[in-house]
Order: sequence, then structure tokens, then C-alpha cells
Amino acid sequence: KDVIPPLEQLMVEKEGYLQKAKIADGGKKLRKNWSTSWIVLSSRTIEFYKESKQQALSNMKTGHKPESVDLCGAHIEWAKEKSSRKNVFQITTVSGNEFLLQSDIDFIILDWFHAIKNAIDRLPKD
Ligand code: I3S
Repeated sequence: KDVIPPLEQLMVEKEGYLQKAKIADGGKKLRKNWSTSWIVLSSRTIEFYKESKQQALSNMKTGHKPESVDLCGAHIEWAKEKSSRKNVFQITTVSGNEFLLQSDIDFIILDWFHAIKNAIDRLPKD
């Protein structure tokens, strides 16, 4: 049965493609593995899709779910020391998941950094 998510989660604030590497899951370090992800920011969550937007939309009909990140209490910071790549920032969730996001294009990564930071700052901390 389909469950309709709360309205706030349906309001997309920003979407686009970035390079993504998940480096920890529940506090446990993971081997870094960069890949392109279609990313959807709503007021409370970020969704990471492994596939293109078009592919993701058609997969939704089959109940395929993206990785969804709760931004409540999350931290965002630039992470120069975590990669040889330029323009890398890290999101750390309350549950101990860590994601690196990266783009070679300066204004793209800056827009994303500020959009995610604003979303986090608007949310209650717990
Ligand atoms: O922080 P690391 O371990 O130097 O990250 C690199 C590795 O994840 C590497 O994969 P292998 O673990 O298979 O060698 C990736 O290919 C590199 O992209 C990672 O470094 P950068 O500096 O690109 O984040």
C-alpha cells in the first residue's frame, strides 16, 4: 500500500547531480567509493539516487527506494583533508552516517553547501 509522506517532505528545494561517497554507516567506516548520484533536497531530508533522474522516476513505480537521510541534527562542513578532490564537503547525520559530496564546478558545490546548511539550520536539533 502506498504511504503518502508528510507535505514538508514532498517540497523539493533543490535537485541535481553531484559526486557522492558514503564513508561511514552508523559510525562504522566504509571504503570510499565515488559515484554520480541524483540528489534531491527537501526541507528535512536528502535523497540519494544511484541512477539518473529519469531512471529513478521509472523505478519508483516498482517500489524501489533511494537512500534517504534525515537532516535533523545533522552537521555539514567543508572537508578538504578527506579527499584529493577539490570542492568536497561532508554531511554527518545523528545516526552516524557520513557522506562526502563533490563537484568540480565551484558555484554548483557552493549552491549545494548553502542550500543544505540552510535546511539544517531551519530544523530543530533533535
Ligand atoms: O581517501 P582515500 O582512501 O585515498 O580515497 C581514495 C580511494 O577511495 C580510491 O579507491 P580505492 O580504495 O579503490 O583505491 C578512490 O578511487 C579515490 O577516488 C579516493 O580518493 P579521492 O582523493 O578521490 O577522494
